[in-house]
Amino acid sequence: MKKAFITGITGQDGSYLADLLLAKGYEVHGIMRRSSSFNTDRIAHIPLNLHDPKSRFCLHYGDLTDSSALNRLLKTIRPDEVYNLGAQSHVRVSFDIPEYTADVVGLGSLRILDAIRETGIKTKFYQASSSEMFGLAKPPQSEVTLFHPRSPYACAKVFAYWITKNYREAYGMFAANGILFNHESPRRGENFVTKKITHTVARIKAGLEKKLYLGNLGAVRDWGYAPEYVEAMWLILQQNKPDDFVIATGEAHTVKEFVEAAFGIVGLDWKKYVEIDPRYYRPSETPVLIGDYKKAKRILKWKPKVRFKKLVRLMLEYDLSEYNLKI
Ligand code: NAP
Ligand code: F7E
Repeated sequence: MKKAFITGITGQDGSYLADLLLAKGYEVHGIMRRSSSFNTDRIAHIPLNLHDPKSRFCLHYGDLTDSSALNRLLKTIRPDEVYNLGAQSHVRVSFDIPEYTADVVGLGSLRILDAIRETGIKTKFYQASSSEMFGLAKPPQSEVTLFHPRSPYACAKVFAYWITKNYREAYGMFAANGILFNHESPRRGENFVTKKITHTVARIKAGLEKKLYLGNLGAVRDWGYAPEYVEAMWLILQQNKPDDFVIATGEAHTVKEFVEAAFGIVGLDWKKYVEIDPRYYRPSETPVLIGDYKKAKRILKWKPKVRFKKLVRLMLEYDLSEYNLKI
């Protein structure tokens, strides 16, 4: 039985990856942060080994800022695959807490890589790299596009990307980057734009909210479906040699188009509800992200299935169901 170790297991991607790996027969270990309120909603449906000895799912306290805990866990668990998904992943927030973001996102990746080197365990390493690293670069962006990061988050991800490549080159480690474009789902955090829109549209429809406050409606994003993207992460680690891959849909839409689609599905005129609040603008924005995923298609045989319209619909359907409403 293969063993996987996941940082960020309580997040959107970590939770879908845990579902996927458990379905494939893996023993799955994840680290969670201590918090004063529960932060395990997205994985609450998976029985814990602690309570059910038949379960292959184990949670441990840990943090990407704590090297000694990472070293100890890797030494005792000795996983076959490590997925580093933990991050302060909100771009706008990274301008408010840049040092912490750099510590978790940048140095956190180095801490895990070095723990692998230090403990000498034979494992494959996946780094959750981001399309945000491209920033101002002209689209479509691929594995050979030069980075021009536009936020503390993106700068930290560039460091993590290169330190992953460096440990591959310097120590012969199987260390790979997945450069994932935006991917969404019903489990998306509520302060990312897609979930904020579908969640608020559902609340407006339920009569619980009057307005939706947004920032830059002109930003262009390539939005995919998270469960398909975690499948790509797994495929990246199943290759014979470590490599870096762009994962995207190649289809682009503005935030405004997402808003129009979501309000349109429930038969409301978005112009009556949306207000612009400059608080949501970023000091420097990433204007257009459109991914070229040809390499992943050719080598991983991966391609996206859920497209924009279906994505908006499935997210909205889920949020409406929270209020006993249907499309
Ligand atoms: P997410 O929902 O924000 O989840 C982030 C995870 O990281 C959570 O489990 C969080 O724990 C954990 N975390 C935060 N700070 C930590 C720390 N100091 N130590 C250990 N864990 C910590 O993010 P996601 O959307 O699943 O994304 C997964 C990864 O892919 C992230 O690295 C993100 O930057 C990257 N990425 C995401 C996208 C996307 O579109 N979703 C695209 C490209 C790359 P809590 O639950 O306790 O907060
Ligand atoms: O913003 C604009 C905002 O926060 C998308 C993270 O997963 O994907 C994500 O980063 C766009 C931006 O995602 C609001 O200015 C307008 O242009 O949903 P977002 P992001 O910044 O693209 C990348 C690939 C990651 O790696 C990150 O971890 O929408 N926008 N109005 C808004 N954004 C937010 N959050 N809230 C608004 O009110």
